[in-house]
Amino acid sequence: MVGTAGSGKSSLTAAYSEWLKQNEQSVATVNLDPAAAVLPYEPDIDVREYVDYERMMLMHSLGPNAALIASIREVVREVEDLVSEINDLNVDFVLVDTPGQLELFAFRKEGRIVVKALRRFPSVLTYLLDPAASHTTRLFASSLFLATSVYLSLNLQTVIAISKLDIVPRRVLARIKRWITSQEALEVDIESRSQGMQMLITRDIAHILHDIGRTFPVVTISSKTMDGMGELHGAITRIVSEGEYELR
Ligand SMILES: Nc1nc2c(ncn2[C@@H]2O[C@H](COP(=O)(O)OP(=O)(O)O)[C@@H](O)[C@H]2O)c(=O)[nH]1
Ligand SMILES: [Mg+2]
Repeated sequence: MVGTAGSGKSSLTAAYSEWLKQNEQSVATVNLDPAAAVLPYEPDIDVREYVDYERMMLMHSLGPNAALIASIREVVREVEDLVSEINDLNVDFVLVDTPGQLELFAFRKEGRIVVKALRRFPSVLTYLLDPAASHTTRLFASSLFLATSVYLSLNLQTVIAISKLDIVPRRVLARIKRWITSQEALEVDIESRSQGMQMLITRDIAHILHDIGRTFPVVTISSKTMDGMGELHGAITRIVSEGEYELR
């Protein structure tokens, strides 16, 4: 689970693992966030047992982000233990919840090392797209671009999950879905809703975005109501069963 802070990664880890259990699948959860204060699930594997974030901050007089980077670096030193712990769980699905601050994981060497180690198992990245940050053409373009950047950095087959479906106004959701399915609709909206350089840039990247939209399956989910869990599961298992995760 990857996405910007507050996009719903931890909530989805909790909800999806519940859904899997209800559907008689064996599942385990991994918390990779050293700074998580409370989690909406009981992780089977927890990096907080490998590293003490608060202590890191106090001992080395670090700010919260520097302490997080240092903590993830510590975790990387133990990555082989982490992988063997996962292996020993012997379950069908392992849900990995990543740190709140996306960039500290997705755009740093440490994150890539963890991902590389996890890739020994068939792996799929679920990118959580916060609808609150995607409801205008420009924000939508910017969000998809961020998802693509994460894909380029971590090199994992990606499913885009638009989160918090239960609190997204219907018309906003309909608009986002229209942009995903029709390049023309997206371009028309871009041209009518923005102007100048913003319009030109958004329109240019809309061409690329449309191809990206076709590359990544898009599902809409709610961790509150469990809506879309079946679709998310379908998209993930399709990638695994088609062996697409092996694409490098
Ligand atoms: N209504 C609603 N709220 C959600 C949903 N998923 C997450 N949230 C809320 O969004 C906030 C951030 O969620 P969290 O899972 O901690 O995000 P994370 O930082 O990506 O792990 C919390 O207040 C959650 O209760 C959802 O599907 N529906
Ligand atoms: Mg979280």
